[in-house]
Amino acid sequence: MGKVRTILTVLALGVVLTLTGCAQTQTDTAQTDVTRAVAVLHPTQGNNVFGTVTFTKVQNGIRIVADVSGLTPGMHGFHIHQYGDCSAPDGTSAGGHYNPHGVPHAGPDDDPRHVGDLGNLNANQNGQAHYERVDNVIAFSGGNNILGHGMIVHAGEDDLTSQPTGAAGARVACGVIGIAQPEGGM
Ligand SMILES: [Cu+2]
Repeated sequence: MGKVRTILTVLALGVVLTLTGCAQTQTDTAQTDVTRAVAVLHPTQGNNVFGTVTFTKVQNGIRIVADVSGLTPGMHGFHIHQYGDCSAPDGTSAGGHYNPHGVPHAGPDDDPRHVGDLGNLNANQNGQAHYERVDNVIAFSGGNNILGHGMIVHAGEDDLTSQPTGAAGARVACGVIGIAQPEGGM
C-alpha cells in the first residue's frame, strides 16, 4: 500500500511539474510575440470622453495612434498610469503615472521621463483629438512593459514640468492597455 501511494505521489508530482512547465512556456511566448496593443477609453463619471488608443510595433519603436472625442477644445494630459484599474468613478484607481524607474515627470521627448509620459492630446473645436507618435521608451516586454497598465486622459493640460503629474487635473477618461490581435489578423 505504501509503495502504491509513493508511486501515485510521484506520478501526480510529475503531472503538476509538466503542467507548470507548459504554462510557463506559453506565457513567455505570448509576451515576446506581442506586436500590437489597444486601450479603449471610457468616460469617468460626469464626462463624455470616448476613444481608442492603439500601440503597434514598428521598426524604430512603438507607434501610438489615439482618436478621442468629447473633450473640451485644447490640450489634455495623456499618460499611461500605473494600474489598469478604471473601477473608481473618477479614475483614481489607475494610480499615479507609470514610472517604473522612479524619475521626475517630463515630456515625451525628454530623458529621463516617466515611461507613461506621453504629453498631451490637442482637441479641436469639436472636442476631437488625433494623436500620433512613434515612441522609443514604451515596450511590450521587459522593464518598460505597458501591457496591463492604465491609459488616462485629463481635464487640463500637462505642463510637462510640474511634479509629479504635470498639473493636468482631473481624469476624464480611463482605459486598460491590453494585447491586441496583430495587424491584418482580423
Ligand atoms: Cu495622467
